[in-house]
This record gives sequence, C-alpha cells and structure tokens, in this order.
Amino acid sequence: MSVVALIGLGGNLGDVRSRLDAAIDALDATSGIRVVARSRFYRTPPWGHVDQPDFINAAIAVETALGAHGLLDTLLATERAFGRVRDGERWGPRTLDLDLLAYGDEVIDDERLAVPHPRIAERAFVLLPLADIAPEAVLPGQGRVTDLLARVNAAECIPLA
Ligand code: PH2
Ligand code: MG
Ligand code: MG
Repeated sequence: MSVVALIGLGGNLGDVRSRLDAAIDALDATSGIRVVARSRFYRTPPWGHVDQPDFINAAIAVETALGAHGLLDTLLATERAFGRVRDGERWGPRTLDLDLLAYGDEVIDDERLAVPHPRIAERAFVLLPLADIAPEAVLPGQGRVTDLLARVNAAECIPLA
C-alpha cells in the first residue's frame, strides 16, 4: 500500500445512496485497495446537461498498491458491476460514476487517463466532498482543494443527513 488516490463518486438513476455505499464496500474489499476516508453525500444539481435528475455525489480516499491504470481498470469494472452502461452520451444520466481525481502527486495525461482530473476546479460537486476528506490536498496544476472550493458556487449542493 503506497499511494493515496482520491476518487469521486456520483450517480442519478435509482437508489444512488445505497449503490454508492455498496460500491465503496466493493472497492474496500478489492485486493490492493483500502478505503481510508469517505465524505458525506451531497445532492447536487446536474452539471453539463441540466435536463436530468439531480445527482448524489461523494468522494473517497484510498490507499492503493495498484498503479494508476490498474486502479482505473478497477473503477471501470466496478461501474459495470453496478449496472453502468456506457451509451456514449457524455455527461448524461448514470447509475454509477467513479472518477479517478488524483493519484498521489502524479500528473498523467494519456489516451486512457488524465490525473488530476482536468475539470475538478470547475465543479462544486467534486470539490465539496473532496473538502470533507482532503481539504489541504494540492492538486498539481490546479491548486489547494479549499482554495478551489472558495472560487465556485456550491450553494445548491446540499449535504445529506
Ligand atoms: N457527472 C457528470 C455530468 N454532470 N453533475 C453532477 N451534479 N454530478 C456529477 O457527478 C455529474 C454531473 C459526468 O460525469
Ligand atoms: Mg464524472
Ligand atoms: Mg466518469
């Protein structure tokens, strides 16, 4: 176990909270991955295509022995295991989305993977849960989580009890 990775979770179809809980448990049960922190759940307005249901978003920190691409493969397999169907619609509704936000301090940009995730700084639905678990984290090329959060409008993202 060597690298700490940050993962964003979301979904807006069906019973998302139960699915996110189950996905977090499944990741923790995966060899080479240990969940070390998890955020609250937030209800967030859809970003991108606004004509779809509200999302539930969260974030976790994991310690992992997997490489960044191996971790990505695990996230994609977990999405599929929880019913995600990729129909090609970018930013459309989904049962489960697991995004690799950061992998240690590494900067990776290849055909499969970009970390830090390039759009974190624009997205309150990512920054708010990240601030629960890693407020001081500095995302290479973007900045410190709390500084980034101060620059977005998070008013419509509601923490759930
Ligand atoms: N994910 C998207 C597109 N839009 N909006 C919210 N609120 N939350 C998301 O997780 C989200 C989104 C594509 O991954
Ligand atoms: Mg996403
Ligand atoms: Mg995704």
